[in-house]
Amino acid sequence: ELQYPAQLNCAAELLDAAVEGGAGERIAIVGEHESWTYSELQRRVDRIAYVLRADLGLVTGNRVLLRGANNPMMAACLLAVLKAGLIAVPTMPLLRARELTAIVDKANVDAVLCAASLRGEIDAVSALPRHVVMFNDPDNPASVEAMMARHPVPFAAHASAADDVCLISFTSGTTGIPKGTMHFHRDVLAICDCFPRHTLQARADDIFIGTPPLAFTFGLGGLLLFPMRVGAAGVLLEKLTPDTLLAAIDKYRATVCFTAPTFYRQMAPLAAGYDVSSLTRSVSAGEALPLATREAWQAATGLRMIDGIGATELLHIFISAAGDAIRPGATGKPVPGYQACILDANGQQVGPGVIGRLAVKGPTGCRYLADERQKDYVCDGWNLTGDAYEMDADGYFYYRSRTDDMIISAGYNIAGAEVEEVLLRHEAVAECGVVGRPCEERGQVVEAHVVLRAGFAPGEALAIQLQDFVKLQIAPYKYPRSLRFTDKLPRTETGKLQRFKLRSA
Ligand code: 3UK
Repeated sequence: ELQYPAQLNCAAELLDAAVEGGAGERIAIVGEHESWTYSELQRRVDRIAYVLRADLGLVTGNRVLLRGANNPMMAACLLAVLKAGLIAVPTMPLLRARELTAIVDKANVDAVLCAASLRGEIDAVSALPRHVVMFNDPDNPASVEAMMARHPVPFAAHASAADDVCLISFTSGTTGIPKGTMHFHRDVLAICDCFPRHTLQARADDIFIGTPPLAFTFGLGGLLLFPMRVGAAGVLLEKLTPDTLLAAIDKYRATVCFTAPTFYRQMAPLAAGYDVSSLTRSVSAGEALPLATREAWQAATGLRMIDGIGATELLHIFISAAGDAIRPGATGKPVPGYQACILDANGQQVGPGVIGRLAVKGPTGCRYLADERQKDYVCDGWNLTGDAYEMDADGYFYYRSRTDDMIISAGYNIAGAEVEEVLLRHEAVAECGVVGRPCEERGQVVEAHVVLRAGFAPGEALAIQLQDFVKLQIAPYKYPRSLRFTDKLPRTETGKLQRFKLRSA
C-alpha cells in the first residue's frame, strides 16, 4: 500500500525533490527549440507560481485553465499551477470555443493560461474569467514570460493537503458531453509509483517520448510526471506524425514511447528508415491493441509492446504487463497497487472465461465534478470503467469491447474488436472499425468500416474477399454482413474510434 504524508504538494515532490536529490543538472524536458535541466525548469516554475499568486492574485483552490500543445512552457505552467496550490484544468489543443465555454463554466475557471498560437478559440469563448494570459508569446508585454522576468526564485511550494484537488481532467467524450474528473495531489504521485515503477521499471537515464497531449492524462503521466518521478527526461513535441515520431526517437535516442495502437500500426512499415534501437519499451494505450499491430511493431523493432488500459477517471494505467509476463491478446494483470475483477449484470463476481463488466480498485479512483453519473462509475468502492472484459485462469485480463458497444446479432454476442483484429491481418486493410448497425431481422448486423492501404481499390470483389477472410478465421456468424469502404475513420483527439459516429454513418 502506498503511503504519503498528510501534507503533500505533488509538484514540489516531483520537482524540488529531484533538484534536492542531485538531479539539478540533468535534462528534465526536451522541446523542439530548447531543453531545460531540472534546475532550469524549477526556476521557471517558481517564477510562474509568483505570476499566478502575486500578479494575478489567485488564491488557494482557484482553477486555472491551461491550453497549449506539448512544449516546455506548457509543462512549466502546469507544474506552477500545482506548486502554487491552485487547480489545473488542462484542455485538449483541438477543442473549439463552444467546448471550451462548457469547460470554463463547468469547472468554474478563475484564470486562463493559453499558448499564443491557440489564442483564437479562447477569444471566442463567452464569459471568460477575469484573467486570460498568454505564454509562448515573447513580444507581448503582458505575457507570462514578461511577468515572470520580474520575479525572484525560489517560490516556496504551497503546503497542500495530500487530498486537496490539484487537477480537473476532462474525459475525451467518445459519446459526447465531456465529464470533469477530480484528482488529488496524492493521486498524481500514486500513478508515478505504480505503472512506471513496476511495469516499466523507469530509471533516471530513460528518455520518454510520445504523442498524447499533456491535457490527456495518458500524456501528462507518460511524458511529464513519470520521467520527473525518477529524474529522467521527457521529450515534448508538437504535431507529431508517424514519420516525425520515428525521426524524434532516432534523434533524441528515446527509450520509452507512449502512443496509441493506430500510431504503432502506421509507424511499423516506416521504422526501417530510422534508427530506433534506443527504444526498450513501447507502451500502447487508449484503445485495444490488435494482435496484428503488436506483431507488426515487434517485427519492425524487435520490441514486445506493453499494452495498458487506463482511464481519465483513474488517472492512468491500471492493468498491463511487460517483459516475460506479456500474453498476446491479453491487456495483462492489475498493475501492483490495483485490484481488478469481472462482475455480472447483478454486480456479482464471475470466474475465468466469463465476459462481464470490468471493476477496478486502487490508490486512484473516479470523482466526477458535480456529475450524477458518479454512482454509475463507482459502486461499493469499485470503479466500473464501462469495459467488457474476461479473465483467464492465470489472472490475465482480456479486453472484449466497451460494455455498450457489444454487438448482439441474431442472439450472438460479438465483440467488434475481435472482427477488427482479423480484418487488420488482411494486406488490403490499413484501418477498420466494426460496429453493430440496427437491423429488423437480426437486431443488429455486424458492419465493418474499412480504410484501404495505398494500392487497393474499393469494390464488391474486395468486399467479398474480406468477408470470406473473416469467415475463415473466426466463427462465421461474426463476419461483417455489411462492409463499407471509407477514406478516414472518425477519431477523437486522443486517437479513439468514435463508434457512435460509425453507427449513424
Ligand atoms: C479504453 C482501452 C482497451 C477503455 C487513458 C491510458 O484512454 C485513456 O483514458 P480515457 O478516459 O478512456 C478510457 C477508456 O479507453 N482503453 C484505454 N486503454 C485501453 N481499451 N485496451 C486498452 N489498452 O474503454 C477505457 O475505459 O480517454 C489511457 C492512460 C491514461 C488514460 N486516460
